[in-house]
Amino acid sequence: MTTLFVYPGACSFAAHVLIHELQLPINVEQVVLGPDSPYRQVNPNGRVPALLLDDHTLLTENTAILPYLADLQPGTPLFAPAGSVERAQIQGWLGYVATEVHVGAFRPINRPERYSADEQAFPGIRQRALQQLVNALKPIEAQLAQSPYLVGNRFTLADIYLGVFVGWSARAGVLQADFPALQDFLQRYRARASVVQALAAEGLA
Ligand SMILES: N[C@@H](CCC(=O)N[C@@H](CS)C(=O)NCC(=O)O)C(=O)O
Repeated sequence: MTTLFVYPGACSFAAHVLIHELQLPINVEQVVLGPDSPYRQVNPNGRVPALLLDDHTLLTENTAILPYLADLQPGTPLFAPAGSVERAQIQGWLGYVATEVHVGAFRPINRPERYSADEQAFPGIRQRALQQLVNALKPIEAQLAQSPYLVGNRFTLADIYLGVFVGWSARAGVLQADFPALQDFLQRYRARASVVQALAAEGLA
């Protein structure tokens, strides 16, 4: 059976939510992260999410796994047909969130040791990265001020993925007065049945 590997509350949460949205028959397995984790035998770079297919092919990267899972249910309103502008827009937001928000901002906030060997530099790295986060969220706020969802006036893969990082942003304390549309988005995201189910399954309810 196909297995999705996740860590509670990590960026793998998006794929977990999608499995509940589409009610896909996929096993979800929680792993321990770290250099000595046995999970490295499944995914040598030790990161989640990873999707192990029936034929033992391993898919990695949210930007590949989310579209792959959505395409298991052709015609789902969570994605859009191949060749359509909406599909490209959804993929555009997946790329933006993966690069500008996750790796561009949260990676240095959460892992400053990957940017300097000098521990004294960590507060400064985090400080600059929080500003990067605010900058990266501004175009998203502008989009959500016009429409409840990122693309096509409906909830899509782009929103599923964004929701993870809006939750992280709230915890990082950057969603105050400047981001009312993102706050509203987060409330609606957390109210979705799929999100409630995935949170409970990850022990985060
Ligand atoms: N570009 C990857 C990033 C995956 C990633 O960094 N996952 C984090 C959790 S949010 C992880 O597994 N971290 C463990 C580590 O870096 O050792 C993706 O979008 O799938």
